[in-house]
Amino acid sequence: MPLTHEEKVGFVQDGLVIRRGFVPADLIARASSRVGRWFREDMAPSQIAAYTQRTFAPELSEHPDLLGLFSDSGARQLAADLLGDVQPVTTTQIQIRVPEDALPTAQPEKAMHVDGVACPHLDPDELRTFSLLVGVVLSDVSDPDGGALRYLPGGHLAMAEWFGSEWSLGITAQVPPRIATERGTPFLGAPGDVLLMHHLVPHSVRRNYTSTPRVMAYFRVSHPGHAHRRLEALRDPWLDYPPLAAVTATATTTR
Ligand SMILES: O=C(O)CCC(=O)C(=O)O
Ligand SMILES: [Fe+2]
Repeated sequence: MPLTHEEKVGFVQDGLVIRRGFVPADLIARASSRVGRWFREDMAPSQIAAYTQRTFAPELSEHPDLLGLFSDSGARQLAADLLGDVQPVTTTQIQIRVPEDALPTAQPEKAMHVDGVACPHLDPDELRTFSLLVGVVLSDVSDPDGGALRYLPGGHLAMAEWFGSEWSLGITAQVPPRIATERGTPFLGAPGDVLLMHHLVPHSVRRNYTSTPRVMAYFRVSHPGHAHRRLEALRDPWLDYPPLAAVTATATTTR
């Protein structure tokens, strides 16, 4: 089912849409069993920090059973409802928060950030930004202490303001101080739940104190024009979202 007007208004105001139980069970089962096997048989504990930085199960990043979570589930259509046109998505990022007890050394936490902006020096080509993050839950995430993704609803507007007024290329702070200290809302859910999150929504992730690995698959989706206007898109949160023009014109006052 396409995104409703209420969901679009929610996206404009909070930067998020959550669809519960959206991905069909057979797609979840296929992806989960691939990731589960990798976790049990192939994960190198010495590489946990590197996996956390980039992706777990890098061998599976382009596997059809992972890409299918986005392209065969209807999630791609939801992204297109927001962006109009979308660039093909060719990789999956798998992020696991490994139970703390199972680790020889702690898995690095991620402080509040937006993706793709860390450490850009003086060249906009170093930005690795995109338009929309699509996250698919692959494990039960019912405990906020289980390494849930934490996001700041509405933070996309504050970040655009900050990028426009205080930030410039070369600044290494990932978010302004008032956002860095926020704890964020934990994204709790069950396998098959989908999160659509505006690229500028700040988020963080902490350790997993439960005994269950927390597994998410993420897809980074771009409007086809994004790569040519990365800096502008940091400052104008709706540049990549032409279908939302009518909603952004009224949403801030009508909810
Ligand atoms: O582990 C997560 O759910 C989020 C990770 C993250 O924010 C990132 O890799 O940029
Ligand atoms: Fe991130």
